[in-house]
Amino acid sequence: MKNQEIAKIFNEIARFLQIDRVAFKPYAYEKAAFSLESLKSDVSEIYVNGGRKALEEIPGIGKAMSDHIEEYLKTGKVKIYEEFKKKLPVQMDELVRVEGLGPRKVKVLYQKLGVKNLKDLEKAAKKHQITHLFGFGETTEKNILQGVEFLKQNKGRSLLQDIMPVARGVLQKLEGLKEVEKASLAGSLRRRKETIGDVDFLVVSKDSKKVMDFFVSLPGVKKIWGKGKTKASVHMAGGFDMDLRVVQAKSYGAALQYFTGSQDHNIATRRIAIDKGLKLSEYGIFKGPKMIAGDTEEKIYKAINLPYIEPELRENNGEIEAALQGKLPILVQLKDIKGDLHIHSNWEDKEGEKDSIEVLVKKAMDLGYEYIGISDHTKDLKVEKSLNEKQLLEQNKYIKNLNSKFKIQNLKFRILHGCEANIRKDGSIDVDDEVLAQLDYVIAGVHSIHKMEKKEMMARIEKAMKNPNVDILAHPTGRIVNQRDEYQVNFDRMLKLAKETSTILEINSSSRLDLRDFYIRRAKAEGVKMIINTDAHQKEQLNLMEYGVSQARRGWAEKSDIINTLSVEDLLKSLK
Ligand code: DGT
Ligand code: CA
Ligand code: CA
Repeated sequence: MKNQEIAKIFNEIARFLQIDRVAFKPYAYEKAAFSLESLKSDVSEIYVNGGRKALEEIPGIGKAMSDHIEEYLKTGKVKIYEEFKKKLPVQMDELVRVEGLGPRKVKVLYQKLGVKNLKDLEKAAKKHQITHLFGFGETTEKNILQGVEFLKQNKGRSLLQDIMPVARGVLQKLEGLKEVEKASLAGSLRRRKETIGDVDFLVVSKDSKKVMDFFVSLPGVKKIWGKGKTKASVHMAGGFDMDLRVVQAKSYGAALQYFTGSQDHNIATRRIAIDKGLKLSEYGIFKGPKMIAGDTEEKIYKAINLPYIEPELRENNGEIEAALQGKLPILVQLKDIKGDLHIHSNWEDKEGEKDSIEVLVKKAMDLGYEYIGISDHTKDLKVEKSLNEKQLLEQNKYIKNLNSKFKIQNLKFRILHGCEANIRKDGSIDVDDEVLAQLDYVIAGVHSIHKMEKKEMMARIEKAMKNPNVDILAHPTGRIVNQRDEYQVNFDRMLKLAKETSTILEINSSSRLDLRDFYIRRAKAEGVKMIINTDAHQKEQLNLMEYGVSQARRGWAEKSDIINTLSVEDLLKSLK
């Protein structure tokens, strides 16, 4: 789709604008990019059908952005982007993925050392040319090398939340074809792994040729790797591949089970089939030449005496054993979630990009929530207009006022007031306890000095968890998918402390996806409670909740493990 191509350009323009510290504008481009990425329909179709006016009606797209979109659709180019690129001909998107490298540093690296891409960057760092640059230093150089190494290891895998909207758009189109009886996502996307190698679709159709032709001519297809009667594979403008399989209705369940994977799970289920004298393949389950099941996944599992196993569990990590013993977890679902406690408002706004509490509340109500929590950043964090004690108390008053308005109107909705405070290097919190005690809850997190020895880091976190006002530990290990490794943690120790101090561990739905699935599973096993938050910085990001939920599901979490499935009264009781 053109959507992705234009979104990519908008994100790039935003980065170029950040170099000159232009206020507001970068955000407008990022917002437009985000909106295009999550748009279900093709922007070129919108334009063809509704012209300029229709473009301007897309949420997040104003006049200026419509100009750019129109320009791109007509000429295949956006002029200001071309100008930026001429001045700074670097692989910006690639370079800024290196932890600690922003657009401004990228510019310096290009001007002083001619660094254009990751390869150049690695070379320069290895030759210690970066240490001497103004504003860099030895630590930065070391961090850059580590960052490059990390990226190289994770190469080629896209973030689930970046790919899912695109994949859903394609799925919808496939479902819209009259030749298609059924269609589904498969592979790691259906298992909702945090990163995706390629996108897999499965379709039932009697006219596979039509479906294939349609698939390989989708907007956004850059290259066709292969196109046969039942299989096609393409490379997309977004930089990832998509596979399509067409099967017969009678084999749909078997094929879905096979192509959902994981491969290890498949091998295990096949082995069980063999032990029972059966053969399980992508076409069905067979006893001798006779097919005994195939059209649904439920029937496939049933034929080998297993209950249905949710896709998120299919990693051969004990789910087969649990299924055999009737001990599969009943996984938490998106609809169980009653509220979101990690949300940033325009009170901390520096760039004019954030939403008011009222707007966030409206969005939360639209999502069917019963409560939300406002948790702006506090004093130490300088990238935001963080709140000090006085401002927190003001905000507290403001929120109480809003709540009494809801009461008057008899709306069953509650705004909780919290904050996202910083755990300082010594483990103290950057806000006075007296003020923290007046809030409904306190989230605390590490936002600076990530590189510490494990012992030191754990002492730091321990002190914070032992603070009677700290209820929730935000993004407990500091990792960011495809971007940053976790800091040095002893997770067993963290779990023990969480139990001792009744601190809730956060599952962060943003691109952090921190906790990771295997940590969630360990927390659950230890009876440590968790909360799924979005860490939204704009109202649209409240929609990210589904990714935190699927992360929790991959960690075998049930409703009772997650405290924001509780009513507001019970939730407050479960905090310190
Ligand atoms: P990805 O794309 O790396 O994120 O991971 P998947 O799981 O989507 O892997 P992919 O796209 O290569 O294949 C989709 C599924 O098809 C995979 O999860 C299991 C099944 N599959 C593919 N190749 C094999 C195979 O050689 N043996 C078995 N048993 N299953 C396979
Ligand atoms: Ca795949
Ligand atoms: Ca594949």
